[in-house]
Amino acid sequence: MKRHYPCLMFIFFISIIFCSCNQRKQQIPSRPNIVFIMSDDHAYQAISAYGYGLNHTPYLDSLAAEGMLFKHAFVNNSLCAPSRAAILTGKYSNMNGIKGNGDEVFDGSQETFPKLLHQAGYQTAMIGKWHLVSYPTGFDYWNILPGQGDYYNPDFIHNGDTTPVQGYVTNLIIDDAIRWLNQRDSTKPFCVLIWNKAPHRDWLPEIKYLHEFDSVEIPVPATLFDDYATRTRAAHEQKMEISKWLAPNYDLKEEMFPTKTHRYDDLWRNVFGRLAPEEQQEFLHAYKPENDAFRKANLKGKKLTLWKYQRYMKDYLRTIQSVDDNVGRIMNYLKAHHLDKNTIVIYSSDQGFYLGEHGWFDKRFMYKESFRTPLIIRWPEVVRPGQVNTDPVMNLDIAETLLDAAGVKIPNDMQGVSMLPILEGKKHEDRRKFVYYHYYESGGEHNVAKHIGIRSDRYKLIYFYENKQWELYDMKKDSNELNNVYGNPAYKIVQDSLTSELWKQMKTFRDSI
Ligand code: SGN
Ligand code: CA
Repeated sequence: MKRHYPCLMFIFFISIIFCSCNQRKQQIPSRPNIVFIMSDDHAYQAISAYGYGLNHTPYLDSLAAEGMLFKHAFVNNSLCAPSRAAILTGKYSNMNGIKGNGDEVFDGSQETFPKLLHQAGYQTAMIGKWHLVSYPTGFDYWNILPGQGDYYNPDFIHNGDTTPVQGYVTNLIIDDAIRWLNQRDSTKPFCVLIWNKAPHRDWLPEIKYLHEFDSVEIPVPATLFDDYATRTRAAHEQKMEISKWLAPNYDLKEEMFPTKTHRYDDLWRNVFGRLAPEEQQEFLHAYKPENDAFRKANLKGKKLTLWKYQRYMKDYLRTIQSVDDNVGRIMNYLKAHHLDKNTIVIYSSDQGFYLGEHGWFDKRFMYKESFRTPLIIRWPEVVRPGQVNTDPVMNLDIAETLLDAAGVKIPNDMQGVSMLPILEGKKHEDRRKFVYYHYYESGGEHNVAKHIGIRSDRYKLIYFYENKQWELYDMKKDSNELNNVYGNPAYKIVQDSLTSELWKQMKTFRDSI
C-alpha cells in the first residue's frame, strides 16, 4: 500500500486540477454575443417594469424579469449626440469631443467599444439612429437614419447611399437587424447596436396604434403645475413647458393644416407628407373626433394644459408600443435560434425625458427624470433573473462593461466603471460614490442654461455657471426636487463638502467650465 501512495496522490491532484478547470469552464461562458437596443428619449417612467403605471410594456418587463433592472442609471450629458458619444467611447463629452447636438463631428478615428470588439474578432453592426454626423466606424455593417430620421417611410444611409424604405421606422430597424443576424458568420460572436428613433419628438405612432389609449386617462404627475418657486433662473427661463411650447400641428396634431403660420409648419408638412395618401386619411380620421370636441370646448388655463398633456402622452406612449413589440421580435429571434442564453441583451435610452414632471417635455436638466435613463440587462449565463439594482451606474460604463464581459482589455483612458461585478453579484465597494454631470448647450430651442452638477446617494448640487446660480436638493426629503435648499444654514456642511467634491470630480475627468 505504502508503495502506491505517491501514485495515488498524483492521481488525486490531477483530478482536482481537472475538476476545477471544468468548473471554471462552466462558470465563465464563451464570449457572449451582444444585442444593445437603445431608444431615443425613452423615459424610465414609460416602462411598466419601473412601476409608474403609465403604460404596459410586456416584452421590456420580461427582459427585466429575466435579468437586472437598474433604478439609478445616469447620463453624462442629457442630450442625444453627447450621450451616444459617451456610450461608444466610455468618456465624458470633454474627452470625446461631442458636447452638443450637431455642432461637432464625432471623430470616428478614436477608440470605441464596437471597434475594440471588432479587433478582438467580433462581428459588429450598427442599425438605426446614429446622430453623430460622421459615418460609423468599427462596424462590419451599418445602416443608419440621416440625422434625427423619420418615423414614416424613412430614408436610411448605407455605405454613403441614401435610400427611402417603406414602412414604420421601429419595425424597419428590427427587420434589418434580423436580416443581418441571419447572414452573419455563426462561428464568430456578434455585437449589434439596434438604436431606435422612437419615441423622439414629434411622437408619430405606427398607424395600427393610432387608437391605442383612446379611452384611457393617463395619470398626471404631481409636479405638472410646478411654479419653480425655490428655483434659480434656469427653470423659469426654459422653453419646454407643455402649456406653452408644443406646436399645435407638429406636436399636438390639434390643427393639422393651420391658417396662422407657425415655426414648426415646414417640419410638420415634411413628416406628414411622408405618409401614403390612404395612411394620411387614416391619420386625420384618428384625431378628428377628439379635435372637434377640443375646438368646441374652448379650454383655457389648467384645463388646456391637461388636454395638451393627454395628447402629448398618448402619442408618446403609442410610439413605445412599437418599441416594445420589436423588443419581443428580437427576443423571439434569439430564442428560436438558441442564442438567448449567452447573449447580453441591453435595453437603454440615450437619456430620460420629462413626461409632464415640472410641466415639461424634453430633457437636458440634471433633475432626475432626464438625468436618469432606463437600463435593463439580461444575460442568463451570468445575471440571476429578477434583480433590481440601485447602484449609481452611468451610460459611460456600458463600453467598459461590454469589453470586460468579452474579455477584451479596457483602455486606461476610459472614464466609466465596468458593471460586470454587479452583473455577477460580486462585492464592488470601489465603485463611484458621486455622479458628475455637465450640460454644455446654451440657448437654443429649449433654452436650458449650461450647468454642471454632482449627485451623491442623498443630495444633488447643481451649478448653472452662466447664471452663477446654485441649487441643492435633499432627495431623501424631497424626491421630486422642488425645494432648493442652497444657502439654507442647515445644509451648510453638506453644501461645502459637495461643492469641493464637484471641483474635485471636474478635475478628475479633466473637465472645465
Ligand atoms: C430636435 C427637437 C428638440 C429636441 C432636440 C434634441 N425638435 O431638435 O425638441 O430637444 O431634437 O433631441 S424638433 O422640432 O426637431 O422635433 S435629441 O434627442 O436628438 O438630443
Ligand atoms: Ca435623445
